Amino acid sequence: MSSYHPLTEAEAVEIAKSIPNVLQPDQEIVCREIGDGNLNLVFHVRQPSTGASLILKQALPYAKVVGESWPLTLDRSRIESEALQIQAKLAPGLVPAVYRYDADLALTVMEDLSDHVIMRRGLIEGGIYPKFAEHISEFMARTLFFTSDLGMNQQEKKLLSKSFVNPELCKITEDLIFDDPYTNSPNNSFDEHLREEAQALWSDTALHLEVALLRDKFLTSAQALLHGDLHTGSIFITPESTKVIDPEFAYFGPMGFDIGAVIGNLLLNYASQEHWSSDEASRRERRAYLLGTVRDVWNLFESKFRKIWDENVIDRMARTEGYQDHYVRRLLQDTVGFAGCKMVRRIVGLSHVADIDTIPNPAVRAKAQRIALSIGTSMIKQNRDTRSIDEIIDMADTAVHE
Ligand code: SR1
Ligand code: MG
Repeated sequence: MSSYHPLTEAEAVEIAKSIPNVLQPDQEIVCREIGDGNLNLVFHVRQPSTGASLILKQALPYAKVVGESWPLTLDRSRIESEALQIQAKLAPGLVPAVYRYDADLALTVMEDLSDHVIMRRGLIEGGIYPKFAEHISEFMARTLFFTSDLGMNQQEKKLLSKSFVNPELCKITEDLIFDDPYTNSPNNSFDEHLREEAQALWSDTALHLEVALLRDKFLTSAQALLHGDLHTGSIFITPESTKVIDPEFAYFGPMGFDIGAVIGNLLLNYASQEHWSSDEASRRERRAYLLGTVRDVWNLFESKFRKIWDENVIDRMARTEGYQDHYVRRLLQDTVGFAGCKMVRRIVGLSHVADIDTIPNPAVRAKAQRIALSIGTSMIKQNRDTRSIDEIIDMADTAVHE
């Protein structure tokens, strides 16, 4: 019989004590539940005398953001811990270490990263992360290439994909990103001042066609093992270090969905600078930094991915002249389309982002929201014509001056 129940802080301490070589069981241990995401409990367990600490992450059997009326599989905890272990092998140093996974409790015990900040918060506070593009492009190029048919034995990939069938979490994405924002869904949530813009999304058939094509890719293209929710809230960061967390949405899907998540969330922060930069000069500087990061993320991803491909590709047909160029161009186009979908859902759908939602002045918030919608919808509409990331940079630059 399963012993699953949501842990208390006292129980979290007892479990933490049983992890070898971290805490001294006879010295004071403090614990706080710090989960501020949409889905899980997160316990921070710390020993003040030694400074040693651990994170215990426990899945709840429902989506915390909505409540018990939205049941959600506990198996996502297994998916997360297995994905973290695969990512640790493929991209060492870029994910937290997993110390234990307990299937009965849907619990993962892992390295504490509280010397880092959540990147979304760091960006809101004006942080500069000079190594981020280097790190995240490395993470994506290696995890995506080596779990795809380009870099992994193709029979083993099919067998591995069985462990990452993730229907309930994929369904969240299918609904919240690729359906609800484009219809008058009860799941949607937006400021009343955006009603006209929301209604425009519901009736824009050219936009719907592009979203339907992207949705089809999300549903059917098992290109590689994705993180599946790679927004800036899933990244812990310092100027020196980047750690990707929370791969509970992992499944075999289209690579551009991960790259698009990173770029879309950088651009949401870019749109939010209407508020977070104090004057025009600092806004210009901050935006230049963010667009430079978008450019670096794609360009570094592309060069690393091509290099890994040249050195490691296992598929003879993938060495065909022109195939890599075609593949990378399609990847850029998918990235652009998915980034746009990620932006639109965070403005009119369920579950927004603090970058924009915490802007206190409604008029300034509305301006930031409109910029985000303008960039997001342009990216969706342009995705299949995109040839270079610079086209997106130029379009984002224009969107703030309209
Ligand atoms: C009901 S979950 C809402 C969102 O939180 C996660 O981070 C995913 O982005 C999901 O869409
Ligand atoms: Mg998450």
